[in-house]
Amino acid sequence: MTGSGSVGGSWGGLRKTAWHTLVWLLFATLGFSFGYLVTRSRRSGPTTPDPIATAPRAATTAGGPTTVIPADVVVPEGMVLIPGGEFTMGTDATEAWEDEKPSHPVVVDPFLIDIHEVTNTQFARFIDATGYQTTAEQQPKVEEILAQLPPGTPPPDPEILVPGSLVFTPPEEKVPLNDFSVWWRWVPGASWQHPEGPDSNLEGREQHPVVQVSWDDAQAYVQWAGKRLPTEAEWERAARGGLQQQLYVWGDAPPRDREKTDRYRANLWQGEFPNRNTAADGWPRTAPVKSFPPNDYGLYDMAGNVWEWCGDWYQRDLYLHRPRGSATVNPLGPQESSDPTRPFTPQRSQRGGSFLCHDTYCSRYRPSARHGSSPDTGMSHVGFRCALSIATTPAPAAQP
Ligand SMILES: [Ca+2]
Ligand SMILES: [Ca+2]
Repeated sequence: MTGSGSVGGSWGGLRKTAWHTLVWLLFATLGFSFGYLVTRSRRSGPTTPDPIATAPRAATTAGGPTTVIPADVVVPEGMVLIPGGEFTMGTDATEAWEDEKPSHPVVVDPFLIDIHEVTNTQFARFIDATGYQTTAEQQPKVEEILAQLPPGTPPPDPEILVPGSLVFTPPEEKVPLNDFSVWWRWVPGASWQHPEGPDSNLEGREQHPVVQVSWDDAQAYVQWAGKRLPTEAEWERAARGGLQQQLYVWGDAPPRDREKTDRYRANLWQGEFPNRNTAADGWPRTAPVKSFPPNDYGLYDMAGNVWEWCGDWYQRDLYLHRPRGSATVNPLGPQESSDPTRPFTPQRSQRGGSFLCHDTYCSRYRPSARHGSSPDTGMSHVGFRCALSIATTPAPAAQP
C-alpha cells in the first residue's frame, strides 16, 4: 500500500477494514489527514502565527552564546522566564534525523513558558468555561473529506465516520517497526476525556497532561488562556535549559541514571517497542506532570511524557535553508508546511517525544528532535504547553 491507487476504487471495501487500516490508508497512502478540518483550519485562522513579531529584540553579542534577562518582568504563576539570546539550534549529532540538521545559530527574545504540560485539570477548566468541543468529539463531514481527496473518489459511508481519535494499542508480539498502523488504532469515542476510548476516563489522571488534543484544540486553549504556543525555536531554547549542544535536556548522560539504576530522567519506554513495555520508569503511559526532574530552567517533561504542539508549520528541510554564518532571529517557522513523505497533508510541528520513545524506534526525546502532524489530529501521546511574550510597557509620555 504505497500508492494512492490502492484506495482509489470504493469505500465499500473499507467498511470491512479495521479502523487502524482505514486510518493508515488515509494517513499514509493518501497523505490525507484523518480528521477533516485542515481546510477549515486554514480558512479560519492565520496560516503562520506571528506571535512575537513585535516582541522586544534582545541585545546580543555576535559569535557566541548570549544570555539576556530583562528586568522587571512579572512572571505568572506556573511559568518561568527563559532568557533571550543566541543558541545553536538543531544538531549535527549522529543520533539525529535529517530534519534536525544542520545546526545553526538562532536568536530568540526573552519569553515565558509553562513549567509543565497543560494538565487534564487545566483543560477541564477551559472546557467548563467555554463549552468548547474538541476535534475528536466532532462528527466528520463528508463534503470536507471529499474536498481533500482525488476527484471522483466515491463518498465514504456515513456510518464509518464517527467522532474518535487515535489510540496507541500495543501488539501482543514483536512486529516490524516500519508500519505504525500496527500499533495505532482509530477508536470511536476516544477523546481527551476518554484517552483510550469510551471505557477509559480521567480518574486519577487529573495531573496528567491532556492528550487527544489537536493543534486546533491547543490553539483554542492558549487563546482562552491569553497565551500562545511556543515557536519551535523558543521550545528548543527552553528545552536545552542553557546547555550548549548537549544530547539531552539534562546533558549527555543516558536517560537511566547509572548511579541510581531505579531512577530515570524522563517518562520514556523501557522494554521492547511496541509490544513489551516494562514501565521501569514507573509509567506505562502518561505520568503526572513534574514526576521527573526538571531541566536547568526548571521545566518538566521537555523530554518525553507527551509530544508538545508548537505554533510553527512543519518543514522537513527547514534548516537547510537557514544561514550557518549568521543568526536567524526570532524565527516563526515557514509560511507553509513541507514534507515529501506526506505531500498532501499540512503539518504543524511537535517537540519533545513521548512515553512511547525507545531508542530502538524513536529517540526523539532529544531537544533538537522534530516531528510534524496534521493540525486536526489528536493522539494519545500528544499534548502541549503554553508560552507568552513579555509585555512591553510604552514609555510614559513626557510631562508638560
Ligand atoms: Ca514510561
Ligand atoms: Ca513533553
